[in-house]
Amino acid sequence: FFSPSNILVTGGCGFIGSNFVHYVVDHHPNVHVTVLDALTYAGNLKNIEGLPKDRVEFVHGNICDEELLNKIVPDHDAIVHYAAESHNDNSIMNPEPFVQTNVVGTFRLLEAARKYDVRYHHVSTDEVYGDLALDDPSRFTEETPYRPSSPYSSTKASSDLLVRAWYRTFGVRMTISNCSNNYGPYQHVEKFIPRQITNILDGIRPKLYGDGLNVRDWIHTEDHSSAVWTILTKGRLGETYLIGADGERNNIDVLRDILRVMGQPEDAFDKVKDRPGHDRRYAIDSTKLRTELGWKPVHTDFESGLEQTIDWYRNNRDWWEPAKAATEAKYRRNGQ
Ligand code: NAD
Ligand code: TDX
Repeated sequence: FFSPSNILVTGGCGFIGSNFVHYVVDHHPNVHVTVLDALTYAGNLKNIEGLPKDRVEFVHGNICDEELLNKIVPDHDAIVHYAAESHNDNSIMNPEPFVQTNVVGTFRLLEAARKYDVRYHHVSTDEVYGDLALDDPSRFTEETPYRPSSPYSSTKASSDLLVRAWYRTFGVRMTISNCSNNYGPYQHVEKFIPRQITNILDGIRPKLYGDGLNVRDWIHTEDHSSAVWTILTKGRLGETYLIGADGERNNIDVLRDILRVMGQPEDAFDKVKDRPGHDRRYAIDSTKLRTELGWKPVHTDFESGLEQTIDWYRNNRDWWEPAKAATEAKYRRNGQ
């Protein structure tokens, strides 16, 4: 059992990283968090605003900055690495920052973890396994071969492989988690669920890619946080754990749920150009995490999690509005 007292959270001003920082502050009163974040378009200081100053320190900087890492990493007993370029559509429009942040950035963190002998947890995605057919009864497990499809998922897969090599060759004390699609508060309006909620709030018709039958395996971001904490503190070194909450749903059903909860007709959306290389289905088997480490999700009712998320966007227009117009302009230029 590993009991960290001073952790470095990269990407702690993004969607999932900031939810993790809130989770640690709320559930682990003896842990101090340093957030390292470059505040790209996806990072927002408001996501960690109001957290106690003696518990959470913010460092503005880039994970590719070796000198900075040499300064801040040695004071910590664990790195939890969330920072990434995270959006598939962006990776299709311009892959370069994905290679830089996701591959080179991970390399830099691993070198720092090695140099200062710091425990390292790597946050990754189910997309490294490629996709499944709609009629395939199987789900991804820790043994599924890597077969990423997009520039985003291929850079995440590359980073996972670096982490495994740094364990085997240099003995860096690591674990990896591959999680399914997250939803919840603080998610950027470029992503599917927040995009459609904020479209409706702005009087814009929601936009569905292709035939809308693509399946994602949804998990509430708080459940992702509890899983990462469990793996960080109880996981076996060198191991990979898949995180999922049995939340498979196709996009059209999710969109109809959003429309219904928001009082719109079920067909009040536009079908737009499909994503090139669009993965058909993701599905996670999280048996290893559940049986070995005893983790289980709390938010098992997707409808109520979605309703809470819709309320959050209704009540936090000031948070999302500044990013909305530019995000939609970018999609429009792309025919989406
Ligand atoms: P996000 O885009 O909302 O946030 C990314 C954060 O990283 C931002 O705060 C950004 O400023 C920061 N960042 C980007 N480049 C940086 C750099 N070079 N140096 C320092 N900080 C930098 O992403 P997210 O959706 O919260 O995803 C977080 C992590 O979880 C990623 O590693 C992603 O691959 C993984 N993940 C996401 C999902 C999902 O559903 N969103 C699912 C599984 C795994
Ligand atoms: O406007 C849209 N319309 C639409 O139909 C958008 C933005 C998306 N979609 C579809 C594409 C996907 O099938 O909805 C699904 C979800 O799309 P995204 O929110 O872009 O997520 P996805 O591509 O599945 O990737 C997400 O989950 C895995 C995260 O962005 C990744 O960071 C994570 O690794």
